[in-house]
Amino acid sequence: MNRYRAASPRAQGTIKRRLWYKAPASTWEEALPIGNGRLGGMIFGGVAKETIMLNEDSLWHGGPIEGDNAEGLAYVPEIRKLLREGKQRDAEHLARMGLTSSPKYMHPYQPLGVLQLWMKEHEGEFGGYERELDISEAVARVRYACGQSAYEREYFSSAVDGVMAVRLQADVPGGITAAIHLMRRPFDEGSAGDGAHSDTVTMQGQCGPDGVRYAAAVRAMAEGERARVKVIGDFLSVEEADAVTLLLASGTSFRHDDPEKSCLEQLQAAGRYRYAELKERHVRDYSAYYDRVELELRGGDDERAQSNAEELPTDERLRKLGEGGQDPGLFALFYQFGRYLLLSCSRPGTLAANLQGIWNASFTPPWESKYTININTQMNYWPAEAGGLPECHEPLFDLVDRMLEPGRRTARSVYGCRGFVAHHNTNLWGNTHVEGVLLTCSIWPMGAAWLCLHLWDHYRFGLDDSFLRERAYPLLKEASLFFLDYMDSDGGGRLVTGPSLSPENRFILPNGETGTLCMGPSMDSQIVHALWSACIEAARIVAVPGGDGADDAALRRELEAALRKLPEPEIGKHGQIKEWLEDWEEADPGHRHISQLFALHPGEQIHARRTPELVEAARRTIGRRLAGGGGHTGWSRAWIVNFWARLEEGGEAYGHLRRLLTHSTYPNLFDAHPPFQIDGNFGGAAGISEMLLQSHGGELVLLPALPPEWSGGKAAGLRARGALTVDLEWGDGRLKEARISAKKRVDCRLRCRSVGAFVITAGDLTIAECTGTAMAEFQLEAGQTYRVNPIA
Ligand code: FUC
Repeated sequence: MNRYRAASPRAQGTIKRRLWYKAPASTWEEALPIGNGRLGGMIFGGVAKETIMLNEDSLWHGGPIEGDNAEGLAYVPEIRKLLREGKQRDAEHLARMGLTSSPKYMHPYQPLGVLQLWMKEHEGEFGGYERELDISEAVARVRYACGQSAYEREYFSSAVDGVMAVRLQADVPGGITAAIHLMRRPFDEGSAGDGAHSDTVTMQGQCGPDGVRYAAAVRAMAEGERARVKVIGDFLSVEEADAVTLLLASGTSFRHDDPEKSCLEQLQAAGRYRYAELKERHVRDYSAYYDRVELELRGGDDERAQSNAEELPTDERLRKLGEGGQDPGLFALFYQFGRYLLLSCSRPGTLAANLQGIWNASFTPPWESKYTININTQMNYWPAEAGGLPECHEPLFDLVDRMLEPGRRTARSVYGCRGFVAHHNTNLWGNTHVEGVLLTCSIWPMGAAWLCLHLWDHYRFGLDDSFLRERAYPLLKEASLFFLDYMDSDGGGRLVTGPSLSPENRFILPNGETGTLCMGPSMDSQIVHALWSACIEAARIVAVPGGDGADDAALRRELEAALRKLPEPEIGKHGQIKEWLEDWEEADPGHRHISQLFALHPGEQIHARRTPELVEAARRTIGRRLAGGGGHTGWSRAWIVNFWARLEEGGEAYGHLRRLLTHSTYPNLFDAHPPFQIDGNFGGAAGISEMLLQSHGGELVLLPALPPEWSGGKAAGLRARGALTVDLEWGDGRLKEARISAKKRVDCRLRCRSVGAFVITAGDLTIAECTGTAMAEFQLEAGQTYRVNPIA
């Protein structure tokens, strides 16, 4: 389990972090999420009636779709020709019919049901109410007093035992009498029953024609001399218990032939443990991941102000931040909450985090709560590697694996190409066809290519050669092959994609017409550049000297030649990075997508110091988008934070992060698109770590974008490309000490922005001395820790 555990000694003492509130949640955006990667709950914390909305990651409506429009094969050349001739309307008219799929849309991800608890004798006044989510342990709690008794509830979803546990406890013997019910999906779909057990109720059904069959079951285990459990109708009745543990299991036919049987088996297996053991097993499992990274942010020396802020309920902290207050600790909480969410919705063996992670309340959720792969799904995984959670990245790789066969089919039937391709959405089944009929987003063949870069980045962080050889390289190769076949000449010696688009913007042609489909939008060239570069590098690494790598060597040479023909990022008439091959005006200058800056983040063609003109153009690009009203969705704001971090502008990055929290974050710290969409949580968390440590472009940069508002702090266990783990400590805006540990022997080029000069030591040995503006170059030995200290 701890394959990726930090090699360096961790800072002592985990900081306990929690979200907490003084009242039950009245809306979804106040409820608290728990999850084991697969089975999720949103806890409202009601006193007389508790509601836990349930999700299971594989509960998607309907089955796989084979929607490819095979007529594409005939029409792609014609659409290309029309675009070249400037016949925009004709090209789009034809593309709408000739390329979009049938059926047009993918099915939604849907809720599992609701666990409801009616507490007897809980009417009337209650006091001492507190509701919390302890993200250091992944346990939610509710406390209150009612009548003569004090009550406490605990909730968690255990990855190690597969079930959700809810524990109710009263401080007077026999104080718990409750009716417990699993509310079924709408229209009373499926059936409910007692499953022929005296302490268990179940429900089951099928999620649409051809959809998965699902089941859920809840079992009550009561404690106390007078305690009784029985089934009345489709309720569990718990009477006069001192305490009761409810265990909830779920499953679908995506993983199990007989979901109900699987639920009962899970309950039986978990039921062998006492509650305290279950909780101990859960906390031990969770904290082994969570504890890898610690983060403490301070503003100046005013520790009292910070600890006062920490004592406030989370919604009040957010409100005060919105009123202009300072609360560096809230950003650290937001960062760790991002890691908590990733651990709770994306664990090895579970499905990748969708637009809402796993937490979805609606049967018709926004954008079907799918995998939108023109940025949103990718953003979900931005914090995984640096945040010490590389295993949480694995469900995304499984998704790409599932996309391979459908993607090959789409490549072949729609484009007549080798390799695999996907467009801007995918689903449980990994479908890859052109999805939707809206031209501003649908015909965009870059989804698989971008996702494959995540496997490459996973390799760069961990340097696991067998992962590269067995999982990453084969996919990089297939995605690269597609573009070798698919790309077209621009007539001037360059290779371009098309028909494609710059997600999801439109341009204005010189004749005043607007359009969206084009040849060679900038983002496409940048993604292909990153993909082919990765594939070339991967081929080099996996090549066995003297082995039979002739095909790989030939492919590498072909890719190297093709790479030279890709359009580079170019500067347009406004001094901006051009969004399209031609320097067209944007129809929406404030568009939320800033796709032409892929090259800055997560791409690497634009570099803070190596490409000064492009850096200036990137700044202008962001400025123009913002002047036009950009950054208005949570994820767009989060991307902007990452851009500024890459430009090493701490003040700007902080300003936008602050806005993310004050304008695009709900009381439960969920990101607001609006509505709730989880990408902004992950993009924001990634932005925070990019502000503290960067490792792209062959450099390791310490505190690259530290804002004055976080003048002091500590980070431990951050990961960097090159199988490095980095601890940082700083004060007065300057690095005090960094500790870098290497898992392998690697070359390192190190910069340290906040100090005048620094020295690198290993034990008593001085390795290098360097000025703060220069780059230290040295070799790290496996297993060795290096200290970086400022020279006074
Ligand atoms: C893309 C974005 C939208 C939204 C959707 C799920 O289409 O442009 O803002 O995030 O995905």
